[in-house]
Amino acid sequence: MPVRPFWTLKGNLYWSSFELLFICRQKLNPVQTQFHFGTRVLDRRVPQVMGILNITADSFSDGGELLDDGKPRLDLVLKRAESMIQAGATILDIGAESTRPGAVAVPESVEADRVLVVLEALSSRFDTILSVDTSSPSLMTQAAALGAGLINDVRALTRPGALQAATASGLPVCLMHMQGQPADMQENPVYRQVVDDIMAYLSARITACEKSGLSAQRLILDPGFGFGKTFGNNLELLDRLENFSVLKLPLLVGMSRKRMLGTITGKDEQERLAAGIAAAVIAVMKGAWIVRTHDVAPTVDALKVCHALLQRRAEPGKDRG
Ligand code: 9MG
Repeated sequence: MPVRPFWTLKGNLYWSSFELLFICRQKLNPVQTQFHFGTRVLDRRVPQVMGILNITADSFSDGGELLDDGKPRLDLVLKRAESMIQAGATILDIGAESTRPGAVAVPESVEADRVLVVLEALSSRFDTILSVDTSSPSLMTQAAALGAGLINDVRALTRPGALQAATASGLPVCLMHMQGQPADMQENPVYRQVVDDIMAYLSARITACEKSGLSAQRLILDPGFGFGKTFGNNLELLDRLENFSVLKLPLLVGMSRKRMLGTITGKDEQERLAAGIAAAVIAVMKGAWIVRTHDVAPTVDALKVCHALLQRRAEPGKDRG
């Protein structure tokens, strides 16, 4: 038996130096187990599902479904929201700007009208976290006043005034990476090294947030699958998703029904459910916390399987006997 200092004794066993290092790091820098979304809280140890509510005319798999003559169909929106909540979505993401490749920008006033009416209707009926998918500073401010719990910005607060509006809102923010803009982002995306470049971009956005007074504790990161990325870039991102853990912030991913899944399976948008679940499971096993999806019920079940395994790893021995 190797000779070790007395303070490494653990009953009649020994702590390895690796275990000691881990314990010290945990004590100095404990992992937060709760994440605050305004008045609501979610457990960081449990994978979470964000249901997509697209109030858009041309989103790639559900465009126009919730609109009638350019106005939100509140009856349909409420029905869809209720079924997503019943299926286990803990966050609903409301968006009125299509960000599909090639999408044409929607005027900010149209975007705000559509999102705010839906937000108001949902926040008065459901006790769930409502995320606003927007890059518009004025919509961020108005949404916060109406009870939004999260700002989901695919432009990572780079629009003029967005950083200030998000900071003042007091809300948490999901910072997503995108190269280019939806209208042209798939034309010729170029990276030096895709994972490193995206991590560097997100690190710079974290620094910008902190300088503006938006604490990193309010941030969620998203590598932005499909946003200015080739098929190879997307696969590499998924394969190396665990690298993002060095940034020490919660991760959100969205691959539901996206083109990368069509490239792999050869299937249309409506037939990519199994592929989407596989991608979600891989992402969660590699450290993602929130999965953004159109298909809440099957994703919730799949992530319960991930959770069982991750919990077993975190608390070995608990499930024995
Ligand atoms: C709005 N939107 C569309 N796809 C998305 C993704 O992958 N992540 C986030 N955060 N938002 C998205």
